[in-house]
Amino acid sequence: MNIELEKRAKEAVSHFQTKGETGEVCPWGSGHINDTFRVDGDIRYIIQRLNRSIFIKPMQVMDNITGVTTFLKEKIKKAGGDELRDTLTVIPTEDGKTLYVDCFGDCWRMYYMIEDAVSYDQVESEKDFYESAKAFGNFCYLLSDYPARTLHETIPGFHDTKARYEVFQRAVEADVCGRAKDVQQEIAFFEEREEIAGVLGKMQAEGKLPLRVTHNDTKLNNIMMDSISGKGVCVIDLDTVMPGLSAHDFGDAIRYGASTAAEDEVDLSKVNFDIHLFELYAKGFLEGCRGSLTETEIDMLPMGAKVMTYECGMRFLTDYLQGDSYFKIHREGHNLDRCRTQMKLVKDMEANWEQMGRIVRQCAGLE
Ligand code: ADP
Ligand code: GN1
Ligand code: MG
Repeated sequence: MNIELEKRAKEAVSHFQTKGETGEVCPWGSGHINDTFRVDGDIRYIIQRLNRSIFIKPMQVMDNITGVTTFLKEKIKKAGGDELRDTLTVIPTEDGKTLYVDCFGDCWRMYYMIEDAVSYDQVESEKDFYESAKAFGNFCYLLSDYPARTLHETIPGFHDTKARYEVFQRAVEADVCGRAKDVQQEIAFFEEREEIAGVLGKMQAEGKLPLRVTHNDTKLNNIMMDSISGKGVCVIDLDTVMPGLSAHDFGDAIRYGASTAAEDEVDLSKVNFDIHLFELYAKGFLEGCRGSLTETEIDMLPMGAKVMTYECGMRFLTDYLQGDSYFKIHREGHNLDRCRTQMKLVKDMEANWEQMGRIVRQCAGLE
């Protein structure tokens, strides 16, 4: 993170309605999309610069987040929870807006920092993973009566895997960086499995899978876990809350969390799909959803895991081919490393396919 950006973050802080004195502003977290800073002081805050090239309509992103968090706060209050900790709170700017636009045209937003809680980049204990599953399931459950039509599609076709396949193919053809020749095996991997891309979209179009309000980016570091109880406290990173499929939310969490290694591990011998973690997550997620999923949705949860892993691997490869302009990278070939872990996980899931199907049915009490 460059010093210049830290200075700009500090300047942006002064435009929000913070309480008490604010102090140091330092880079925070390991997200791939926005620039996140922790703001120290009497009360701690998180300030973020929204990624402008990804979120073309930042006001729509904030409208969604305000709508969803206001709705959640009502439910949390009724259930006797802590509305300032169990969901995000958008801090207004000095003129009452949700975004501060700086002199470069960049958009900044602020939240309370969720205190006494941590987000994990990798599963450290089975209990944490299970608790995160319950919290993500509960998140979908709580939003099941949210007026989905009022949500903006902040990133059109975000989990339209078929459309993403077409973008990937165009990136291979254009080969703007001349990298395609060195990644022929990776390209072939996604091409050989093209049919994976169409499965969920087709079922949704046929009315077999319902559209719900989903988070769409349920990786483990997008949930804050209580440092003492280990329970999931607050689902964060709400930029992509949109109508979607339950299989997407389940699947993305599996893709990231039910792996024995980090998303960017270079040594693929360390990267394995962990069926035990898969089972724990399935159990927690279904508990969190409290019986709200249909039998077909339950049966498609393993497919969600495979599709999301395939899709994410393909997105990393596309970005590599296009010159690493979407995901933040911290070394040369970073997106390619990420792509390869996802390929390894897809292969492992293929090898465990029947067992995955049995597990979700057993966890749901269907067998
Ligand atoms: P990105 O879209 O770049 O992933 P996130 O909103 O996920 O951005 O934020 C990046 C990281 O910053 C999170 O993984 C988390 O560790 C931390 N973070 C974000 N918001 C908060 C918050 N309100 N309280 C505490 N930590 C936060
Ligand atoms: C991004 O924002 P972050 O780092 O939580 C991405 C997800 C990918 C993920 C891969 C808006 O998530 O879709 O699955 O990286 N978010 C966006 O780690 O594209
Ligand atoms: Mg994030």
